[in-house]
Amino acid sequence: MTAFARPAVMGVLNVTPDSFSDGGEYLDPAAALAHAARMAAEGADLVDVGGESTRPGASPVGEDEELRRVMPVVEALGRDGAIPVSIDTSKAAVARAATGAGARFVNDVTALRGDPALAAVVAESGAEVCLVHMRGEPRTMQDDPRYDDVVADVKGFLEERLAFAVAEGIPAERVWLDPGIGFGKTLDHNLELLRRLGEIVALGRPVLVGASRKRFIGTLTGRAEQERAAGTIAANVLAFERGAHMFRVHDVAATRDALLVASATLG
Ligand code: HH2
Repeated sequence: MTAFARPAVMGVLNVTPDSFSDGGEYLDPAAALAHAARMAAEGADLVDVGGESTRPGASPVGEDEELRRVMPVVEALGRDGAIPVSIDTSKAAVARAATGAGARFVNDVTALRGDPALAAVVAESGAEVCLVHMRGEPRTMQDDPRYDDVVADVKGFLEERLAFAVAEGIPAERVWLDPGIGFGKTLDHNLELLRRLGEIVALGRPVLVGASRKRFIGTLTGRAEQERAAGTIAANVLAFERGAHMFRVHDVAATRDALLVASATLG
C-alpha cells in the first residue's frame, strides 16, 4: 500500500452518531456500505472506517460499542474485496477484529499510546499503521494548545513514535506519519504545519494529511462543514506539493481530480 504511484485518497466512513461533519449519516450498515461503494466509484484508494468520533470535546466510546458499530461494515467490505479497508481505532480489540476481517491499515490517532496492546496487534497482523500527532486527548485537546515550535514539536513526537513502533516489531516500511491537523492546534498551528510539511516528510516515511472540512477551514472561509470541499482541496494540493502522499477526505471525487491535475502539473 505504501507503493502508491500517485497521491492516494482515503475516503472517510464514520459509523458514528456524533462525528463533526457526517455524524449519524452512516450508522446503518447498509447506508455505510452504499457510501463506501460511492467513494470507491469516485476513485478512493481505501476507505477509513471509524466507530469513535475524535472531534474536539468528543466522549470516548467503549470497546463493545465500537465493535458493534464498525464490524458489520468492515466484514462486508472485507468479503466484497472491492476496496482496501483502513480501521480508524485506538483499541487493540477493534484492530484485531478488523484486521482479521481483512483490514490492511490501522489508523491510530493516539500513535500507539492509547492501548498498550495495539502495537503487537499491528505487528502480528502485517497491517500498515498511521501514527498521528495529537496533543492531549479529544475531550481537552483544544483547550489553549501551545508549542515552542509546533513543527519541531510534532516532528520530534512522530520521530519518537516511529522508533517506538519499530521497537515493538512493526517494520518502519509499514509506518505512515500524520501531523494531526486540528488535534490540539490553533488556526496558526495548522497553517504552520501545512506550510512547513516538508520538515515532516523529511522523516522519510510517507505522510498522511487529514484536513478535510476541519474547523480551521471554516474559520478561514466562514463555511459550514459540508461546504468546505474547496478549502479542503486547497490545503491538500499544497500539502501534496510539499510531499504528502495520502489525503483523508470526505469529498473523494473532487479531491481525486484536483490531486491528479496537481500531480500532472508538478511532473
Ligand atoms: N482526523 C479525524 C479522524 N481521524 N485520522 C488521521 N490519520 N488524520 C486525521 O487528521 C484524522 C483522522 C477527524 O475527522 P473526522 O473523522 O471527519 O471526524 P470525527 O473524528 O468527528 O469522526
